[in-house]
Amino acid sequence: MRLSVVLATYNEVAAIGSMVQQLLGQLEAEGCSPLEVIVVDDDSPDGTADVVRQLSRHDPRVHLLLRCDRSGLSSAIRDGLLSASGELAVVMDADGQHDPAVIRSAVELLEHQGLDLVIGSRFHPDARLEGLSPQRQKGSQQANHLARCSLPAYGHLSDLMSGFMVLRLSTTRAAIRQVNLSGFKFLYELLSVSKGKFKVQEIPLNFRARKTGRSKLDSPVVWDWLISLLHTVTGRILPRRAISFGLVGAAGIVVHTTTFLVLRIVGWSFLYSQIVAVLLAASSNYLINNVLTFRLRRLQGWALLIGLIKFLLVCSLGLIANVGVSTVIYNNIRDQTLGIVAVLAGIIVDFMWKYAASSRFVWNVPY
Ligand SMILES: Nc1nc2c(ncn2[C@@H]2O[C@H](COP(=O)(O)OP(=O)(O)OP(=O)(O)O)[C@@H](O)[C@H]2O)c(=O)[nH]1
Ligand SMILES: [Mg+2]
Repeated sequence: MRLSVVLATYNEVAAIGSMVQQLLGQLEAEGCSPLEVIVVDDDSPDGTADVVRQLSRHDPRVHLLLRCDRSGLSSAIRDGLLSASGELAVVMDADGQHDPAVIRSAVELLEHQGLDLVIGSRFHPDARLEGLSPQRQKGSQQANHLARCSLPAYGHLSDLMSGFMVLRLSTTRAAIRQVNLSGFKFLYELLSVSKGKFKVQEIPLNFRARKTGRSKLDSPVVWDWLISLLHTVTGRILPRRAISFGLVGAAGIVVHTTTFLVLRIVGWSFLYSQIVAVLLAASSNYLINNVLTFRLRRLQGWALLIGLIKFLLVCSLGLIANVGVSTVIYNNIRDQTLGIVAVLAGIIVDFMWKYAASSRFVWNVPY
């Protein structure tokens, strides 16, 4: 079967050249030379794309897919897979951590067993993990445990977070199209949208240490995965960004009440304590949303300040809507002990307004 290889890159200038050459050499020696190697680069400032362009001049199997904004790893894998012309596709990291020696056995397993997907697992009993610190092993295993609980149909898998996989494109393409995620966990999201329908098995992965460049795994990536998890367990109904926005809003309640209590303790009046607490909570919500929820549209410099003013404006209108809606409902319910229903309705309207309006007017993204 014809094989495509998809490598996503961001600032991998030192690794990508030898990675592609080693990969092609290994596969040729094993008699399964790929049809193409598609490198999806998010306009890395270090010149990764130039190295790939250079390679493609000498080897027509090497293709560069350059994206102008940093849209993230998962969408890079998705775009690479949707551009692939092979029947099978291998996805692996471009920093040399995934050993190309396992590709052949993964492809054979997929073909012989008629599978849709083979995962290179870091937690298979025969896997070698020199590239994963004990701390990251522990974190990844805990994440895998939660992932298995959220996707019981794939409860037999040991690594739903792996970056190495071989896919049969004819049966997985429709699900790949639905992966709408910037973060790292493409595989988890793919399994989640597949609704338990894929035939999947694992092979042990040799996960080597990163030799050059820097890791791109940071706290926003971990946050992104937590949102994926909540998105899955809540039936994928709410937009992922709305879940993130809601969690940040909930954290804002803690900031609000703590500030209010501290100011009251040091002797401030109720009104001033409340005004400062509201402003501080709204500003911290804005800044956290800027780095987590709207990371890809992150505002900086003057735009950050202008965004804050717009956000505070949006919040104040939300507050007016909140009080208005809850008052109208309260005045129209017969049983006034159900006042809490009116309060909740006000909060929901307030949240929906804040989410929709700030997406559109502050960060300029559709909601
Ligand atoms: N196109 C694209 N590729 C990315 C992006 N972030 C990471 N990558 C690539 O995705 C792969 C995995 O990223 P790594 O930073 O190696 O993540 P990791 O392997 O979990 O972390 P380390 O073990 O520290 O290397 C690498 O090939 C990166 O170059 C991104 O925003 N866009
Ligand atoms: Mg890596």
